Amino acid sequence: MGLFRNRGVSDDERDRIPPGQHLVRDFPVLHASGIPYRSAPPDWDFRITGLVETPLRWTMQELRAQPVTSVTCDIHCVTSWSKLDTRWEGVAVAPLLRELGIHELATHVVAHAEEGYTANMPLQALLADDVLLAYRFDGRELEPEHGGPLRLLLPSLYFWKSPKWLRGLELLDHDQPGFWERLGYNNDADPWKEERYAF
Ligand SMILES: Nc1nc2c(c(=O)[nH]1)N[C@H]1C(S)=C(S)[C@@H](COP(=O)(O)O)O[C@H]1N2
Ligand SMILES: [Mo]
Repeated sequence: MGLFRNRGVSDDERDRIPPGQHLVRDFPVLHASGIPYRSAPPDWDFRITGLVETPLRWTMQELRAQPVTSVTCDIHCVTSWSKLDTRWEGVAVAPLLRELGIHELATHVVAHAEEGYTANMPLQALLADDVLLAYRFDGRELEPEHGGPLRLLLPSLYFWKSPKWLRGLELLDHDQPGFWERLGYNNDADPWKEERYAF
C-alpha cells in the first residue's frame, strides 16, 4: 500500500519519506478541537515560563517585531501523510531561549496551546536550528486552520508535537506528557523510527 501510494514520487522525494508514510501535495488540516479564533484576541500573549532566568511575555506586536527566520522543512503526521519542502517564517526558538537564559536544570518543555492542547518534548529537540514560532507559511500569513496567528514548528518529530494556536513554552526539570501522549501516542515521536503509538 505504501509503495502504491508513493507511485509518481521521485527518488529524491522517496528518500525523504519516513517508513509507513506517503507523500501529499496538498496541506491536510488536522486538529482535535475547534479553531479558537480567526485572528488573535486583544488580550493575546505569548509566554516563556518555567526554568528560564528571565521569563518572557510578548504581545503580538512584540512578537512580530523580532528578527524573522525562514525554514524550509519536511513535515510528518502520524496519520501517515508527509509533506516536503514546506516554507515557514517566524521567530527562531534556540537563540531566543539562550538569550533568556536556560536554567541548568531544564530538561524538557511543554508547549501550551489554546483550549488546553499541550505537547511535550526534550529541550534538546526544541533547540534544533529548524524550530520556529511560526506565523507565516508559504509566503503568506499562517491561516487559522493551520494554527494562525502562531504555531510551533518542530519538524524533527511527528507533527502533533507542533501545536497550533500556540500560547507558551514551559521549561521543566522533568518530562510531562502532553495531550496526545496521555492518550497513547508515543512520547518520543521520531518519524524515522516510526515511534507512533505507545502500544
Ligand atoms: N492546538 C492544536 N495543535 C495541533 C493539533 C491539535 O489538535 N490542536 N493537532 C496536531 C496534529 S496531530 C497535526 S498532524 C498538526 C496538523 O497541522 P495542520 O492542520 O496545519 O496540518 O497539528 C498538530 N497541532
Ligand atoms: Mo497528526
